[in-house]
Amino acid sequence: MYAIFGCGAIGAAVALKLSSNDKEVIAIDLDEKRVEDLRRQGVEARVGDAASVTKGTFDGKEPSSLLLMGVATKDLEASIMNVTSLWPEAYLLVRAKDRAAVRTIAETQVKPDHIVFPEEIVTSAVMRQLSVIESRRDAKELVAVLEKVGDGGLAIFMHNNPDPDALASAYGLSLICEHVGVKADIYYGGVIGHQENQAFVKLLGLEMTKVVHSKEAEEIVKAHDKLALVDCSAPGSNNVLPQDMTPNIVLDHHITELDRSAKDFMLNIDAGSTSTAITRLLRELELDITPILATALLYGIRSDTLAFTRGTTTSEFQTAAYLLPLADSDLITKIQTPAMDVETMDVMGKAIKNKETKGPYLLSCVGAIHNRDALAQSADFLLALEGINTVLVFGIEKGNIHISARSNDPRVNIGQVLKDAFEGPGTAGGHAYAAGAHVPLGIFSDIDEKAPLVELAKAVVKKHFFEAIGIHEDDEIPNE
Ligand SMILES: [Mn+2]
Repeated sequence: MYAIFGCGAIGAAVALKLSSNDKEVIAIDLDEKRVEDLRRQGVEARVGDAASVTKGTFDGKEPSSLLLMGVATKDLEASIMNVTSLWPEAYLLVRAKDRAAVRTIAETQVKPDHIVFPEEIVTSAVMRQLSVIESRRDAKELVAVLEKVGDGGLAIFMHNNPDPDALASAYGLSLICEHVGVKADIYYGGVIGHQENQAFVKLLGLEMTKVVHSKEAEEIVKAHDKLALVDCSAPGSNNVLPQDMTPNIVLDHHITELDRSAKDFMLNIDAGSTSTAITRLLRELELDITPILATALLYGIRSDTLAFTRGTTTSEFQTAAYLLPLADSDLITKIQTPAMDVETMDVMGKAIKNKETKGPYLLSCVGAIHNRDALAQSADFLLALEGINTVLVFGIEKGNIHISARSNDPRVNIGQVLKDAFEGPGTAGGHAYAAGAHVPLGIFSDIDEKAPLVELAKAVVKKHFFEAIGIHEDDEIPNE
């Protein structure tokens, strides 16, 4: 049985709703007219209040839920104490009329199971509505920019070694272009080495072109009418574009370098993935979300948030809930369980064997590599080690030290750490929890013998990393 105390507008509405749902309700209010009104509408109602109610008020009936919906703030404490002493096992929900009521509840000895504060609920409803309006405005603005793209079309660049979030976002943007009637071509630097990502590209039938040099990228941009960057925002940082370029369009999430901008359209969503932003745009434009597109976006969100465990916001859950029924679950399984190639397994093995830990930090040098994605996979894997919250895995490929780092310590912005440590002699980029860098070995790369080169790389990486973190290499750091 539900006992509702205080039957003003909200209390009465709840009483009527419960009663129309065939729930047993007794409403209590000091105002006889309100009690009469409720009775006339078929709700059992009594005159009284929560501070003076007794077991007799309900003829010995035991309420399983107590709803204090309209109790004056000055009477709240006495009311809460009275009803909980009579029915200590009952579920207690209290509506706080104002901030003073929230404070009173906090200071009361007995804590309600749930507090409803209408001001907060209305605020969040307004914010939700505003974000819908913002998405609508974003979609309109993007389409207006795309409509101005000439015959040269749009060049869409992803970051190096594109991950599912970048791939899905570029694919989504290319479909928006198609919708507007604009030609779009997708480009990337680095390699698609991760088996999952290769499977992703193959199964989705994505068409894209690999670009090796920034000179080549420059030619491509010249040949197109406009330039878009997805899942990254700064030309030259973890992508093949020359540094001095300003893209027309940027679609990214959690950009930390806020000085970077786009000429025509910039979307920096406060969410765990760029795919979240793309999904919103596609929905606003009422584009057909095919099973392949839904699968791609869902996979982009999943992989960037490490299956909803990293940097996830409510947007990701909402977007995923929307995409899930549209996605092809067989396709997801196929992408998720690709075979691991021998080299990746070897690199992972080396990363595990060569790990050195210092407090919560783990560094591992895997020596010479051919597939840089194996570094990221190894870093993700090693982060699961007990007591470790920051991982840095590095290897050497073609005269460069390649570094992949992960951190789940909220105090560490690993993207910034890698920038502080390696920007200058090398380049670095990424997010607060996942980042990458590479440092050219320059004249040292001519050393024929592999071993001294690896030792050299190890010394350089360790020194710069610990300096950027702010500890001395010889310091004793306790485990957390
Ligand atoms: Mn991303």
